Amino acid sequence: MTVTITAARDVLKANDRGGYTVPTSRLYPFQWNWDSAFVALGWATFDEGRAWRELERLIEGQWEDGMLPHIIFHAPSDDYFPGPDVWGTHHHPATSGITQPPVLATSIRLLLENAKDTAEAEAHAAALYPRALALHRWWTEARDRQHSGLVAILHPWESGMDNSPAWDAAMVRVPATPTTPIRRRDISHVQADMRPSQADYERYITLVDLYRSLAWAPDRMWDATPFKVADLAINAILHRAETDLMALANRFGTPADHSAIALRLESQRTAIARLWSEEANLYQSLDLITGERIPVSTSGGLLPLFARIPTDDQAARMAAEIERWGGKVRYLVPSLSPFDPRFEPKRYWRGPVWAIVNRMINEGLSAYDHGALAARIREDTQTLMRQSGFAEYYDPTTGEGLGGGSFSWTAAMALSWAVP
Ligand code: 9WN
Repeated sequence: MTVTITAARDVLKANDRGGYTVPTSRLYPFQWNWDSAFVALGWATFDEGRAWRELERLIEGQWEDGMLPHIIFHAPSDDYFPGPDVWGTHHHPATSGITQPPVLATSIRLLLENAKDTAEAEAHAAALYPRALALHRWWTEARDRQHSGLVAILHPWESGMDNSPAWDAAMVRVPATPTTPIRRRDISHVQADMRPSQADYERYITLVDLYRSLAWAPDRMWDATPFKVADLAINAILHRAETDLMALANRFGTPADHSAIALRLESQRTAIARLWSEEANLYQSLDLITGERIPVSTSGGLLPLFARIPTDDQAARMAAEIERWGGKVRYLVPSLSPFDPRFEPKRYWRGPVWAIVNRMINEGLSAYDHGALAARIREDTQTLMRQSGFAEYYDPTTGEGLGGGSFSWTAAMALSWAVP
């Protein structure tokens, strides 16, 4: 398969629905939160105006309290379940009621700092900055209600790593008793064994039904939920985004913004540092219902590199751990340790390689001077794209492309890696 810059641009153009990009046609026919933040980086390599537009269409879905929903339903489609009626959020445009990893501030900063059209970029970034600030405030106020420095996800979909084995034990406590009938559309687009199971969907929808019955009020959701996890990856991504927000605040913010961000940075850093696992040589999430560490090694546990949390020694141990995984699979970085008995090379977040995660790990490893390993991860990702096209994810043992095809954030990573 030929993977060229033109082919990657063509994927974004084909998935453009008028200022926003769907992740892929049919399987995901709406605008997704963290997808769009990454996809903007791809657009920026050949159309800066369109890149800013992606973020501006995304924040059309932002709620008054700052929450940025994980899906914005700009236009109707029957191709996806659960649609706006199941969420019942009464927002215009229609949105889901939960969020996703907050890549927004990082994306704004990268677009701004790499812009050729600097005056235009300043104007867009200045307008987007207060929205990113509101989002970060929301995370702290709504999702760190005990002021621990760690934010919680209340639904596996919020992690963006939906069926990760890291959520298995916590999901057992979620009853599989949805009131909404489950009408899955995903398995008519993609093979069922590459997707979450039916039991996963029953629990996903049980949580949606519960939160809808609470009118999506953050305090009521927090108190009533059976699923509350300090997801390591989201905390690392938020911390990284907070440093990017600080850079934006230096240009567009007030001294009060500056102090609030500085306080959050400090408490996040200390709290995330405590999630280091001496045994696993990476970081792990915390179940806030049991108070226990979740002893599962996922690629998300490497994302503190992207947030510059580890010490040099910890980063070296993480690099050695990645190398160890690389001895067991052909392509790095599998989403679950291939030494874990639950490793499934084709099932979504239970083994496959994802280009966006590789991009973040690559960037972190480079910053810690593990250039050779960073380069291997980049080469592996590019080989996967060359051999199997811009797939949603890839089998780390065979390199097969899995899930949706002509996938926007995969193409965007190809572009942002090719044109720095
Ligand atoms: C639910 C769009 C999204 C990604 C997520 C990925 C998948 C959705 C689904 O697709 O999740 O949000 O229906 O499976 O897990 O990371 O944002 O690409």
